[in-house]
Amino acid sequence: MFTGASNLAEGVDKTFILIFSIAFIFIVGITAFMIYTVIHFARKKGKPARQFTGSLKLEIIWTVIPLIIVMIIFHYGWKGFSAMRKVPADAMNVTAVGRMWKWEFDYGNGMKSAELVLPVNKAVRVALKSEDVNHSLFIPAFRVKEDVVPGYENYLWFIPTFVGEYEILCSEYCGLEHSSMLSKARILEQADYDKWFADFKAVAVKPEPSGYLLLRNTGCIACHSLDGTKLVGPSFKGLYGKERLVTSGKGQIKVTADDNYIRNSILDPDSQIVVGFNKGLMKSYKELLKEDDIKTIIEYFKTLKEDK
Ligand SMILES: [Cu+2]
Repeated sequence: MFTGASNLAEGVDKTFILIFSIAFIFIVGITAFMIYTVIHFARKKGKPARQFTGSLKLEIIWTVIPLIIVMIIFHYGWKGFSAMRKVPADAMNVTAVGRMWKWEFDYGNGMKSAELVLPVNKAVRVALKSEDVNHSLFIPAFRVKEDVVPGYENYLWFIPTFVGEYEILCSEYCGLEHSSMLSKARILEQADYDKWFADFKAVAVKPEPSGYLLLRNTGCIACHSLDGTKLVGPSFKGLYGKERLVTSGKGQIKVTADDNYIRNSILDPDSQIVVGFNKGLMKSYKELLKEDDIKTIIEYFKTLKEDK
């Protein structure tokens, strides 16, 4: 009856089915009672209306019955919820990092994976961190969902109970590409997991170029893609050294995207807007990026060639 793929699924499903059943009984009962009263108490000729004032018996019935119902819902809800907050001491640790618009799973020591790979039947505590805005890690098959909030460390835990592949979503609207902030949880047999982990460890994750980290941590790539996709602002791909048409104080002019142009676009974005994009969407990054940072970013741009 309970088809979730984690130890927490039964508690969630029981509560859901309970609330759903109560709601179903009430909607059928209320609708039937409504239809009955509409027909039975319709105004008829020669039948004077009767007035009623107060009924202690009725008051007690419709106070006590709902109280019992909500206490039953509370009981099951609390049982399911408290299990979700008690992490077993032997749980393994993974950190899920949310950023616009990708999940990253950090296994420690620089080992970062785009997918959450875990052994079956072993408890895992997933620490939740955001590097930009609010996200929410949602793995429907495991019946777990928790907010990922910048500046606040949240967590969730579970024991995956079936081998397989499961969807991971972001369920807190986090901007333009929110709906594509997807990943997979891959649950493997312990032996397969050990093999995966050994291979994963062997391919030492190479550090990302510092220019990229600057762009990511400053939030630039939320609006400027690195792969040519048109977002709020122009893509950084193939930008360096290219001619572009911009709207400036003097009308439309052609400029070359050299060091000066890039520096100026970071410090005073509205002074030259690439034709096809809008003014007033980007603030100056004067406070956030130092001269050295800008130089690093320019060097990184030089590596972002347009593929021929
Ligand atoms: Cu998100």
